Amino acid sequence: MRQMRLDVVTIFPDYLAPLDLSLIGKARREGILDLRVHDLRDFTHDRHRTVDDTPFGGGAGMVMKPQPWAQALDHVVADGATPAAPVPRLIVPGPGGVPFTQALAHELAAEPWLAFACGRYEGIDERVYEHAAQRMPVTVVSLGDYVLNGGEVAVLAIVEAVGRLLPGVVGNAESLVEESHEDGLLEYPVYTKPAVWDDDGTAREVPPILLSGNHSAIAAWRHQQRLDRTAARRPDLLARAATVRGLDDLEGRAACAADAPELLTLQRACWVPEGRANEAWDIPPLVETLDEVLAGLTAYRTWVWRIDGRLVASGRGRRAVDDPTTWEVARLVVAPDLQGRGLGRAVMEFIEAQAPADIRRFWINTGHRSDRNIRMYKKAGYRLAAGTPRFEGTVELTKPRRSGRGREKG
Ligand code: JD8
Repeated sequence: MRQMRLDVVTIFPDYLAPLDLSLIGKARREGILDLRVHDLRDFTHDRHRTVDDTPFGGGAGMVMKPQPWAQALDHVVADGATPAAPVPRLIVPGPGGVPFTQALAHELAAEPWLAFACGRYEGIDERVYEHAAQRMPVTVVSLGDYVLNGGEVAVLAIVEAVGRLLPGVVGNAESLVEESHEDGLLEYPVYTKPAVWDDDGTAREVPPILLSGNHSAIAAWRHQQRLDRTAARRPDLLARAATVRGLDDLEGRAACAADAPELLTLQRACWVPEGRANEAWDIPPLVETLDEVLAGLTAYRTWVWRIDGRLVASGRGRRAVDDPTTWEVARLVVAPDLQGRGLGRAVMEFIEAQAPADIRRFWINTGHRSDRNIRMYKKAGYRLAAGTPRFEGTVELTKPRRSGRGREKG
């Protein structure tokens, strides 16, 4: 079970008490999350435990002093450093930060160690950001376009959004796949018993389709509900989602040598989170040379997809060397800004469909800690393969080919 360490520095430790509750509290008790809260005033040395002072250049309000912050952050780094994670990724909430999104939540969920600096007053002395950036990666993140009084509320939201993505935190991991913002669409309406609710004389019924037992019809109804709601409430999301809904919205073709430089770049971008999640930085997609990518275009049948000329997705397949009736599906890549829309699944299904008629099963592998990939592959019908995987630190999954599928010509 993968554990994530999180350190929060604040002048209001009690503000983080809600993280003792519910699924995050349970994940802490089960050791999935190792969350520690530090009081910034413990890193002051004057009788009044002073953390703020007047702003240079004048103006209203107070500014947080640099020394307590430097000592607090240095303490956190010294206290938590391990060979696997020598420094944390520091998140500093601020109204001027990069927007916090589901995509960023997934990115942070791949980190072994996060630290949070909760500012107050008019903000933190700018030199603290310089001090921290010399020691660890620093990201200023905004919860949204409104003004709060401090960073604690943002940390509550970010820790919950990131923590619930870790394996074992949300009981039914399946439910994580179909959520709002997971694929650019809002969620569908949900109902439970009674089927007819007498609301003070008003009989309110559950949509009959949901009582039909016809799961594909229910799935279609729910998807339409998601589209309608997104169009009504968040047309901005729909606009983006609408432009890239599937592979049909992209220009796809068999790859050629000219694609190799972009393929090299895209695979490196897509495998950084896998390298971080699996603490493995020597995996082929991260270390391959251009010549090795070119060689891969010969060893595998490879396809690429572009939008506005930009290579944004790719995948490849080949007969397994040790079993010609097995089709290896590999190197599924989707540009990070287009992830979360089901394109990865679509590329996988396309590569499967290119398998010759005599292929009987599909094979795919990924990092043993690449939880999101494993979840998607299992949702697509793959199951963990027995036996020792070919490559250390990976898991292999296979799926039988259902009859009548795939290309006729062998
Ligand atoms: C951190 C101090 C208050 C902000 C003077 C009001 C995030 N989406 C967000 N809105 N506001 C914050 C936020 C506000 C903070 C601090 C985050 C530390 N303040 C300051 C500048 C104007 N006061 C935020 N994430």
